[in-house]
Amino acid sequence: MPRALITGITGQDGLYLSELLIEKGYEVFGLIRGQNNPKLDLVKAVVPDVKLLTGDLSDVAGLTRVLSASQPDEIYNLGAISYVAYSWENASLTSDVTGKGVLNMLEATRQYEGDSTEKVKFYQASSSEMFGKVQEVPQSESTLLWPRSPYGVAKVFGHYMTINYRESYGMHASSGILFNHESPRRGPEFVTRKVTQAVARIKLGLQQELVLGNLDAKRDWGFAGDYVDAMWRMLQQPVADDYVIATGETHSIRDLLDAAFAAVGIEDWTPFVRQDPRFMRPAEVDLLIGDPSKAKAVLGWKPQVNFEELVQMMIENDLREQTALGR
Ligand code: NDP
Ligand code: GDR
Repeated sequence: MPRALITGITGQDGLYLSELLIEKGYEVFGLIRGQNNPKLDLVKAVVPDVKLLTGDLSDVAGLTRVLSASQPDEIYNLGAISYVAYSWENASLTSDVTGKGVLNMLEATRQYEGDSTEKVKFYQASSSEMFGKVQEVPQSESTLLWPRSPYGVAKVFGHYMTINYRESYGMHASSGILFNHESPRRGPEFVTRKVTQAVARIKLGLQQELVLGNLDAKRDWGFAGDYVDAMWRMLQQPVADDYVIATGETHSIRDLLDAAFAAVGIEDWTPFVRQDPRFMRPAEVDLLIGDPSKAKAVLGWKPQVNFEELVQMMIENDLREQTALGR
């Protein structure tokens, strides 16, 4: 039975990846932080077979202990402070966790691997935010990085550290440059879920208004369930490498509003939506669109859920959830 360790087990991707690996017959270990993590019950309910170990990405000694206890064949480093807007207010903390945390995991892995001839396979959750002020359209593995937020800068550090450990120590360390991926499990601070939750509440008469920032930014949005499959495929390759994972389509926040309101039968959303500078970012990433052709050719990966289906899935979930809450 192969063993996998996932950091970021309480997050959107951690849950989907755990389900996928358990289905494939893995013994799955998850890193959980804090003395009374509020998402512990959720993890236990969704993936009861995952074995949880306590640790924090900023504590390398603790990570070393977690690796000895779990003895993983594959490590998926998904843990991060992942909310871009928050990273301006907490730049130093974001650098420590999202950036230096990757180095801590790589170093703990290198020590755990020791002189063993069996390579431990390492996945780093890199991000399209690294492209920032894009230097090429669409963005591929070779596009110049130009991050626009403390989060993006921290991800660039983690990305290059992963490549450096691969080149310096021969580690099987791969980096997935994933574009935005969403689901009914997406945190409500991210724009897709903020919109689908609010639209469901507006439809049910529980909320009157949705307040947003920049409506013109464009993102390449896919479904998280499809994207965790790409992570697994990367670690099954004989040689580690970096891959862009994206749909190759881009949509603005306005398109998202069109699709979400249309899904509940509202054609004109302008009376319900207000813009507030509070939600504008000091530096915006205006356009992201990925070129996933390498992942298609090498990993045999392609997205299964398109933008309209994704929005529909999230709206249906939020209508159910908000109906239950409103009772
Ligand atoms: P989430 O924000 O849903 O989850 C982040 C996870 O990181 C949580 O489990 C959180 O735990 C954990 N974490 C935060 N701080 C620490 C810490 N100090 N030590 C250990 N764990 C910590 O993110 P997603 O699931 O959406 O994303 C997974 C990864 O992929 C992240 O690294 C993200 O940056 C990256 N990514 C995500 C994309 C997306 O569109 N979703 C696209 C590209 C990259 P806790 O619950 O305790 O806070
Ligand atoms: P992003 O996702 O920053 O791309 O990072 P987010 O959903 O937060 O923002 C997407 C775009 O929407 C605009 N926007 C708003 N965003 C939020 N959150 N709230 C609003 O009210 C709002 N109004 C407009 C933003 O300005 C932005 O342009 C996500 C995270 O999952 C990262 O961890 C990951 O690395 C990247 O995706 C790829």
